Amino acid sequence: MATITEAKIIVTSPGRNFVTLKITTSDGVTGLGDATLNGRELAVAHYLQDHVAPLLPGRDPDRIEDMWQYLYKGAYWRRGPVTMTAIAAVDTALWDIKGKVAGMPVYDLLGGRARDSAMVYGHASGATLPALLDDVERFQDLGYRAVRVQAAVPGLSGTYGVRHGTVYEPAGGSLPEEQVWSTEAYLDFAPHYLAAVREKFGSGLHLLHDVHHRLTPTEAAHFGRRVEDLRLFWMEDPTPAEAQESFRGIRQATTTPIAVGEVFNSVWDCQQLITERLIDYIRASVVHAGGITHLRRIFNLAELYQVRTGSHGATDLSPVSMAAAVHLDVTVPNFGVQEYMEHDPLTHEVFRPAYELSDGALHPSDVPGLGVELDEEPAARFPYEPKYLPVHRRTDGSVHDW
Ligand code: KDG
Ligand code: MG
Repeated sequence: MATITEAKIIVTSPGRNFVTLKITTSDGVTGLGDATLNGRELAVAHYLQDHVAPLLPGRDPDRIEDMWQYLYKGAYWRRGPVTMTAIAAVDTALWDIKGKVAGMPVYDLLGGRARDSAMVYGHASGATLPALLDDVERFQDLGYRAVRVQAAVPGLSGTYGVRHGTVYEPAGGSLPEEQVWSTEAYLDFAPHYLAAVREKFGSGLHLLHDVHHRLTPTEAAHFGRRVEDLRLFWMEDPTPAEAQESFRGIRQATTTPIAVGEVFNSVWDCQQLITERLIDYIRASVVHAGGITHLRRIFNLAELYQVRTGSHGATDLSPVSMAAAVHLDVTVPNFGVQEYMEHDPLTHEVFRPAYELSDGALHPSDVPGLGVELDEEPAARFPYEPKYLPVHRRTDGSVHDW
């Protein structure tokens, strides 16, 4: 029996910070798992280094489910983004190893493809409406069939979710930037630019919009109603989801589809949302929701309630995460869409994924395992730099919800 011989944590910042776990077995097979938690990267790196890596040598890499249970239940302290991201890294690396040993792509280990590829959505944004319309057109010309649409809100000094430059990167300075948010200004403006995009591009393009948890349930219900006729693919994160039952009012008020879950880390964050059908899309991801093993459980539960998948896939999810996501996406019957953002070109000096983007969809590679490599020599040239997501304050100075 092969055993795990080494678990190495690689922290690198090619364009942005990434934490990656590399597990090696006594047969010399290696597997990769993403462990990046935006703005809290070193917490996961230390959790892995101090509390997980020492437990792994000598263990059987084949026993993926047992490893998951051992790390989740065995720690006593369950759930939470740091723990679940660390478990995800181990889990993902073991699926990668299992695929390489079996000579199969991970999607085949998961039961085989239920579709050929995973439709993705791109991120169009603009400081002005004309700039936004141009950006949507650019994505359409690139072959995207689904586009998330965000515009800067007039009167605010900055609007989260609007790209600066060519690569979307929400994490910024070495201390969190503080931005002012006005719900009133947003509610006045957003329906107009969404309508303008629908009018220009017609009904053939899927339009998505991210509210970034900024509304109360009542405001979200109002917003969903106002944009109902635009037939959005989804409105994302309309309100914070700690109180799952708060989605009931939004659901009853509007038929605009609801997506939520990029900050979730376990099935317990969305059990009620799914079983009461309070949402249409679950956005939990491989890296933050306990790896392929746990995310598959969430997706399987969602399937029973006609909730589809729409996993988070911003630039803070490394190409290792994206590879794992695409393998899972093509196997689940209730797949909806996959978020996808191009990484900074520097990222590809370190990570070499074999998935391909064409016709607005990601196609998993058919090489054994996940089909992604990490080159440690360039990784060492990009040391960690503290970078934080911004903090939002209301016009009265108090801290706002995300
Ligand atoms: O790390 C946080 C970002 O990934 C997130 O804010 C981006 O909202 C986001 C999205 O939908 O991709
Ligand atoms: Mg989002």
